[in-house]
Amino acid sequence: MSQALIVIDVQNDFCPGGALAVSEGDQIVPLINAMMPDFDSVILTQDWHPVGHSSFASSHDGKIPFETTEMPYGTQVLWPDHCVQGSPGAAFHPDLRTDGDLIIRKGFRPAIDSYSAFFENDQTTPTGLEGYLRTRGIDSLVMVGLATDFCVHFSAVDAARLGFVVEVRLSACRAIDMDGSLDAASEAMRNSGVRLSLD
Ligand code: VGL
Ligand code: ZN
Repeated sequence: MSQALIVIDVQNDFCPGGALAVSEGDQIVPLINAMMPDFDSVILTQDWHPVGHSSFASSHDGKIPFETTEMPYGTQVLWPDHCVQGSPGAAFHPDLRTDGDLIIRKGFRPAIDSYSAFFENDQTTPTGLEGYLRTRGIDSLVMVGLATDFCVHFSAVDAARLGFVVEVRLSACRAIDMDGSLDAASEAMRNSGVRLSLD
């Protein structure tokens, strides 16, 4: 069995001081760096939105961040502008090791958000990560990063649905946790067969 570490969105905008800061988001960086040598493959994801992306509240008249709107693919939380392509906020945390095998970018289509590293929020448009993992013979994944209740959650559920063995290492994740989203995400991951580990 070949195992990959999937490092989700450890970018400046999700760390303290960033546009969509996750509390203690930076504290996971040394833990993730220390995990990397234990894996056959290390893959990083990068939230990568164009200016004016449809997930930004600023793109919708009368909306403020953390409100929702209805998109053709369902309900979408509206975020502060974040992870704009090429901006300092979209860069990886400066202390994160980025010498992994693959960096996969997501959320680059203007009209659709992408929390999951596998499918965009319409749940059908693939990012290509599944094909990469399968052609490399990787069948087991450990996921870490930001945020537990959004991009880690949706990536883990999709991976389990695709048949990968999935563990989320919670000590190396941090959550946004709005309106009970962390509890709901934990429940959804468990129900999908994702192992949630605390060590
Ligand atoms: C994320 C909200 C918007 C995440 C990305 O990485 O969890 N959350 N874009
Ligand atoms: Zn985003």
